[in-house]
Amino acid sequence: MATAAHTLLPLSQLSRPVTQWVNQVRELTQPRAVRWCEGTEAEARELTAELLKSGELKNLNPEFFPGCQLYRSAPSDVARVEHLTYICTRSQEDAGPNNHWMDPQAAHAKMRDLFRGCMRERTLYVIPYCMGPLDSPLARCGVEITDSPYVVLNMLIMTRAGRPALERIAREGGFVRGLHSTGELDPERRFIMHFPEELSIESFGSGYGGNALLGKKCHALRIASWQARSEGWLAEHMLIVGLESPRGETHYVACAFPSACGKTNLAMLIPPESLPGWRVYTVGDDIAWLHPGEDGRLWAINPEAGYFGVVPGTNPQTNRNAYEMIRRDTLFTNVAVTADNQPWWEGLPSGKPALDWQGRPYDPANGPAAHPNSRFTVSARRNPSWSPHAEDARGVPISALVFGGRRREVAPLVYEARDWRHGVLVGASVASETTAAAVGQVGVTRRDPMAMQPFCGYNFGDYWQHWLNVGARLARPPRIYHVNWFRRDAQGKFLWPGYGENLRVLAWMLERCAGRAGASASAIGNLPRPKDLNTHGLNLAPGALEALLTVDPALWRREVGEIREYLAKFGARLPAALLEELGKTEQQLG
Ligand code: OXD
Ligand code: MN
Repeated sequence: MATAAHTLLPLSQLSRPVTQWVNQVRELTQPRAVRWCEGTEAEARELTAELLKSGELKNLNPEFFPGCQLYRSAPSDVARVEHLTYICTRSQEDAGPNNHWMDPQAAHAKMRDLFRGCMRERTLYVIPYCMGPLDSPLARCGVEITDSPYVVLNMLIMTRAGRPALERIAREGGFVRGLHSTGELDPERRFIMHFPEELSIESFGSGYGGNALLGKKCHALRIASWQARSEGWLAEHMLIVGLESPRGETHYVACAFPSACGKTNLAMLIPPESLPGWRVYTVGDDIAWLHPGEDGRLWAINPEAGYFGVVPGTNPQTNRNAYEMIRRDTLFTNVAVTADNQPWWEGLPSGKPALDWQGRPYDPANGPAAHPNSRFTVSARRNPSWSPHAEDARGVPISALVFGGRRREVAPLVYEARDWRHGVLVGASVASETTAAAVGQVGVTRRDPMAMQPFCGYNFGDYWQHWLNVGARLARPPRIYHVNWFRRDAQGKFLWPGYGENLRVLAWMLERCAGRAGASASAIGNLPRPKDLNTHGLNLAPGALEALLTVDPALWRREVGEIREYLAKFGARLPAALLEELGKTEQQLG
């Protein structure tokens, strides 16, 4: 009886701290209405119908793409804006050289001015959400207030949103506050502010992806990384995948690659025919929360409930699971459409664009038909390879952690860190060529430690120390690897086929973890010898495998110098252990 009566309470009466905050925001932003999100399917359908009516969403061809809609963002609002993203801690040192910093009081004052009256003539939506399975002690909750119904639709897919999340907040008390308004979508009045000491986020002026779906990068990475440090766990930019070998053993691997470097493809990998007996299960494609377990292993949950994936390049060869998954009940953003109103993007094997991502008649002179950072938003349940353990409250145990970047040269296909301490250096040294996921020049190599450069909510020096501390608590730590699927030859051709064939590299790692595979020691770590990798059925160019597995001492001496220079930026906050590990590598390079 008590439960039934409780569930009948209006959402606005479930949690006093949430209601008080909503009231404060209402005073400030002056919306014409307030809507609390229940998180039901009926609610999502109703909201979709409203947006179709207003023209903000368009239905796609219902015969080939049932339940799919298209949203076109403002052309000046198509990616994360790292240069407008700030960490606002009392001390600038705590944000570190890896973040843009603003004094919290100054940032609040700036944002108050932007938010004042910004929702007049708009509806204010309250989205309570839970990052992670609702019954998991590892999950954490938040509330996003937004004036964008498109953001609401995305959050309903990407998180466990609505009444059950608010009930958990009412029980636990704490929650992350995320205030968002699209404002006028003016790039000159756009800021994404984080206040880790207050567990709050304020985002104004963008309606796109990570800038606006506050549960994702803002909460589950920047704020959560801060929370994780104080609570003894790790919030990471990692996919989580389960690999079942022909022996019937399943191992879970978590991999950190920079944005748009294939995390979604790896998470949904289809084993090649020449590797029979393997099965792959997706737990997550973008974010992992990793906790030391009582058994001395590292356990992971995926805080998200859906995928916000890059569309271009998705096809039956690169990612058949994703290709099938997005054929129904999917929200597309900034793709092109064909004459018969099917979504279209670069990399599709057939069809041709009639309208580009801005809705203009397609003209190749205007660039790609679909925006290079166009996205699909879809429930994880639609993924044919969705893991039966994705909802486990305690998470899944991790056997290996993998770092990687997009690099034409230097980094070999794969190497294994000597131990956890060296692995932290390997992660801290990740470098990658930039992609279209963020505004800025594409293809420039930059340091992206643990693929967290845009996402770590505090000083990287402290973050690496925290990694070392977590490792010290693990009696059975995962092994740590580095991969590079993107090595090229002198003519610029990729040396490794990638996609499903990457399983060969993962299989070697798992065999290493089981003590069954060989390797040869090098200055940078352990590499498979050509005979240690299963290349059966792969038609690699002559010499390609040797090139992929070579450590060029001259290039690496230069690399070590660059890593040292980069690490020096962190001054006194840099753990001495990383320099010691770098010293060992340098010494062995001779
Ligand atoms: C993402 C990103 O959207 O990393 O996942 O940019
Ligand atoms: Mn990402």
